[in-house]
Amino acid sequence: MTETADSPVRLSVVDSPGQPSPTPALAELYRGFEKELLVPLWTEIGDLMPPHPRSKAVPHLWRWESLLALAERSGRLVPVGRGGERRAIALANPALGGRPFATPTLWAAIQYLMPGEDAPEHRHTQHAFRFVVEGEGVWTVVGGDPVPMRRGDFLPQAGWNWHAHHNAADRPMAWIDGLDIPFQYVTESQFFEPGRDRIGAAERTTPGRSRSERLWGHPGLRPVAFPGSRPATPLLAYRWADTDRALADQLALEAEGHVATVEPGHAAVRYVNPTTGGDVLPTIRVEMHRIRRGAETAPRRETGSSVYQVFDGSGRVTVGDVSWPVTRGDLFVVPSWTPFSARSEASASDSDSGALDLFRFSDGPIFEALRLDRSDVEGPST
Ligand code: 1HN
Repeated sequence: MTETADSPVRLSVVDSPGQPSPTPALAELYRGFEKELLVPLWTEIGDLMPPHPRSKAVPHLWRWESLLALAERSGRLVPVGRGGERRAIALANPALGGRPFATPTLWAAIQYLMPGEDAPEHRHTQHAFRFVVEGEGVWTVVGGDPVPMRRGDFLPQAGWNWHAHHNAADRPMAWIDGLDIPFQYVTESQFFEPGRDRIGAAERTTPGRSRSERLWGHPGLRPVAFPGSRPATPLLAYRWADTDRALADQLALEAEGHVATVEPGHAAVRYVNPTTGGDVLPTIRVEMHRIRRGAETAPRRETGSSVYQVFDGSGRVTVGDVSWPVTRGDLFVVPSWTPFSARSEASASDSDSGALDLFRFSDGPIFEALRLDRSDVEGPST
């Protein structure tokens, strides 16, 4: 059929079940729809109302080795300052049109800062976090509070807080950033404001512990002078030593027969807001999973998408129809309603325990708040 010039609406007469008989009169009707910018439901329903989510995103894996090499090259070639604001290089899901979107809701990037460098202060409504798979030496300065970043630390950064980063070490440092940028892009809810060009001398100090940890970082204890729940966590760093001990204790209690974990050989913890016990950020859920040497998780699917980074160990992960061997630092995406399973397969270079540690972030809180969360688990394979 001929198309109506200038209309973004494009309707084709097709001879297929469930569609009206193709006739010249139908073609004429469709041209009328195009001209008036109208789309009939009968040509679109399959895409708009599928029987279950069919993600536009696809499973994909990025190797840490490749990301880090490119970040290092960027460190030599690309200055960090106003305009770009951050030397952050985002994962682009191959099915999302080349946009810097790991999933339809989540941004994930490697960020790199050279010795002595500063990433300028700014704030934005997007909720964010940092996670460190290797290295140390950068202080993220949140609301004037310098917070050291080291391997295994998780550093949440709720929207609209001023923040800058400062590398106080004599070596470059890389880490990953997770943000809800694609979600705020599609909901058109973003605000951004640049801060001071240079943070004050007091904020370029390098204390061992941040003020937020001194106030909020005591398990099971909260300061009486700060009552009430907050939408995002006031604790700016969750340290690896605590996460590691929580996972090791969980697996030990399971082995002693005292408690059940997520499933045999699979322990997990969720980072929470100490004022609510709920998720750390309003739009992003963050967890660390530990799969004991030789253990395997059952394929599970959920509405909403996740990004994983291998924190330690090696293994094999399966996302839908694809499967990859993975090792430290590798990042991969699990799209909505796509089954995911992981197996720990220790290699000679792995740590003594042979466990596979997987850092995970997802858009779970959005789906739960809107009552769109659903999940199922396949039974043990026979
Ligand atoms: C941002 O502020 C950071 O503060 C990282 O480290 C990544 C991506 C887009 C927009 C702002 C950061 C970002 C970002």
